[in-house]
Amino acid sequence: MHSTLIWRLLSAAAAAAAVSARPGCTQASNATVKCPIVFDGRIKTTTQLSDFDSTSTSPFNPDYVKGQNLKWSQILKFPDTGGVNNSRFDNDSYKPLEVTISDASIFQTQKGFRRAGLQFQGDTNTNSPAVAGIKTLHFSVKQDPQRPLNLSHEYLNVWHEASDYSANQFNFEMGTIIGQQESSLPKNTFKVLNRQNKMIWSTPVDGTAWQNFALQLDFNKNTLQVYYSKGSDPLKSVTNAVSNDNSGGGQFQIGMLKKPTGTSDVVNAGYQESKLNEGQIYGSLFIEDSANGCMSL
Ligand SMILES: *[C@@H]1O[C@H](CO)[C@@H](O)[C@H](O)[C@H]1NC(C)=O
Ligand SMILES: *[C@@H]1O[C@H](CO)[C@@H](O)[C@H](O)[C@H]1NC(C)=O
Ligand SMILES: *[C@@H]1O[C@H](CO)[C@@H](O)[C@H](O)[C@H]1NC(C)=O
Ligand SMILES: CC(=O)N[C@H]1CO[C@H](CO)[C@@H](O)[C@@H]1O
Repeated sequence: MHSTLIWRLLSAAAAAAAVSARPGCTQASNATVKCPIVFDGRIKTTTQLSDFDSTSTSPFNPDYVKGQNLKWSQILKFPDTGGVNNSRFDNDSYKPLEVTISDASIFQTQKGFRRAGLQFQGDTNTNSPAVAGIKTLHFSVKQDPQRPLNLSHEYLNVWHEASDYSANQFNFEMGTIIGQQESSLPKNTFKVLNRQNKMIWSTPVDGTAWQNFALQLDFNKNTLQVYYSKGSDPLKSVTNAVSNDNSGGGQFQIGMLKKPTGTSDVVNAGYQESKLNEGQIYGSLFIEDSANGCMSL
C-alpha cells in the first residue's frame, strides 16, 4: 500500500479516537460494588431497547407496570448524557437508562396516573429475597433537559409497595406532595417519605449532575437509612437508621408515577396535561445484601 494512503488511514483513525475520547466524556467513576448483589438493574452497554420486552433478556419484568399498549422498548431510552460521566457504580461496561411517560402511560384503568415503573425480575410480590435481613437499594438519578418534569405535580420515582397494595413502606418523590405544605416541602427537591408519608430527608434537584442515593432497609429492626452523594463523590449517610415499618413484603418499583392535580381521587380522575413527554434518567441501579454491615459507598 502506498505510504501516503497508510498515513491518511492512520490519521483518520487517530481523529476518530480523539473524538470518542473527548475529556470528561466516557470516564466512569471507579466505585465498585462491595457486597453480594440481590438484583442487578445496571444496564450493560451491549443491551438493546428490545431486550426489555422479553423475560429472557430483560433485568426487569417485561409486562409491568405500564400502559398496556406500550412496550418497554417504547418507554425506555438510552439518553445522551451530554459528556457527563456515568453514575457512580456504572463503570464503562454500563450505560444510563431513561424512563419516560406519555399520554399512553395509563396502567389498566388508572386514568388519573401517568406511570411507568420497573420491577426487578425475581422481585416477586410474595417471598421476594429483597424483603428480609438488611438490603440496600442503590440508584442514581439525572434530569433530561429535553423531557423536564412538571413539578407542580407529585411524582413517585422509587418506592416499595406492600404485597397487599395497602401502603408503600417508603416513597422517593419529586414535585408537589398532595396534601402537604409547599412551604415546608419545596417542589424542586427529592424527598424520602416514610410509610406514614412523612418526609424524613430531602435535597434540591440538580439540573445537570448525577445524584446518587442508597436506601438501606433493615427488615429485622424496622429501620430505614438514607445515603446520598453528588457526581462521583462517595455516598455518605444523611440520616440515622430511623424507625420505619418495613413489614408487609411486596415489591420495589423504579421509574415514574405522576399524580394528577385537582382531585381527591388521584387514581381515577383529575387533571393531566396532554402531549406529555417527560423522562427521568437512572443509573447504578441494584440491590445489595447489607448483612454484617456491608455497604458500597
Ligand atoms: C468525570 O470523572 C473524572 C474522574 O474520573 C472527573 O475528573 C471529571 O470531572 C468528571 N466529569 C464530569 C463532567 O463530571
Ligand atoms: C465493570 O465492573 C464489572 C463488575 O461489576 C466488571 O466485571 C467489569 O469488568 C467492569 N468493566 C470495566 C470496563 O471496568
Ligand atoms: C404543570 O402542571 C400544572 C398543574 O396541572 C398545569 O396547570 C400547568 O399547565 C403545567 N405546566 C406545563 C408546562 O405543562
Ligand atoms: C472518580 C473516582 O471515584 N476516583 C477514585 C478512584 O479510586 C481512588 C482510590 O480508591 C480514589 O482516590 C479516587 O477518588
